[in-house]
Amino acid sequence: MEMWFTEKQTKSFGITAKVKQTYVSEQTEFQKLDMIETEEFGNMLVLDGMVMTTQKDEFVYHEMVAHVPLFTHPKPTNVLVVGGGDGGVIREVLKHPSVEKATLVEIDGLVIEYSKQYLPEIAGDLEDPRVEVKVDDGFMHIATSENQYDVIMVDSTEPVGPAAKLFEKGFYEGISKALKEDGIFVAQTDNPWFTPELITKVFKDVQEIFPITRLYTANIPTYPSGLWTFTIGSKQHDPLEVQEERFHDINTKYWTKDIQKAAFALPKFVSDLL
Ligand code: AG3
Repeated sequence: MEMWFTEKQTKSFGITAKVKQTYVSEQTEFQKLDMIETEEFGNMLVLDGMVMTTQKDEFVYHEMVAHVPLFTHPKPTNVLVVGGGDGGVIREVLKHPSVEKATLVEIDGLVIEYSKQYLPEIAGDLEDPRVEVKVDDGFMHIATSENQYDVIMVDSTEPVGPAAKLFEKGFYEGISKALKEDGIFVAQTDNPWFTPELITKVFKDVQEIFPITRLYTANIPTYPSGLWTFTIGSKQHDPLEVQEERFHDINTKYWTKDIQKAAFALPKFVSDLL
């Protein structure tokens, strides 16, 4: 019998993948967690019915969340990832030699556990000595941190369920406080086709808190519409003004020096949202 998984990306549109096998299908304390093997994209982590990452295209999202802000900051030393229990962002963060400490705060310990088991090439670096893994509420962690981090990456799910409060203005205020005086943060902010209002709202909120606010995109085939956005809030360093000499050699599959700049070039219907 053929098995297919569909993420209903809107009430009337979805993405479908043929399933080879289901490894995990479990209700955790926080969300429904499925780990499946798909024919086209390899192993896939699904939370509350939404595709989080796949073995085949994970590199796009993880490289773009990590490298764009890390290459904007002159010397990222202390880095925080909120969410991201699969470990993909951490793996990319560790490619920057200036990073001395990378903290991961993931609310759902089972995401970490199953990722280590079924997505080892993504989660493997969680064992690195520079990494501290905390199974904790990212919102609370931010609320209790002050003047601590150079770069913060918010690798959340969508603004439903456990991540809803990670899209509120109060959270960005907390992030600003948790960052050092020249800190930078980035958050994944969904797509312009199905959630344009979210992009507009987050950009406006971040702009009211951070002197420099920028939006960039990447092409991610398994996410809704494939056109994904990231919002940067920065206290001093402008990603559009980074000198090329800052870029050091790094082993990537999507990020390049040209992409670092080009990602900020927005289609008209996207820049019209800001
Ligand atoms: N975090 C963002 C996933 C959003 C996908 N949305 C969806 N499928 N509707 C991904 C976590 C990867 N580390």
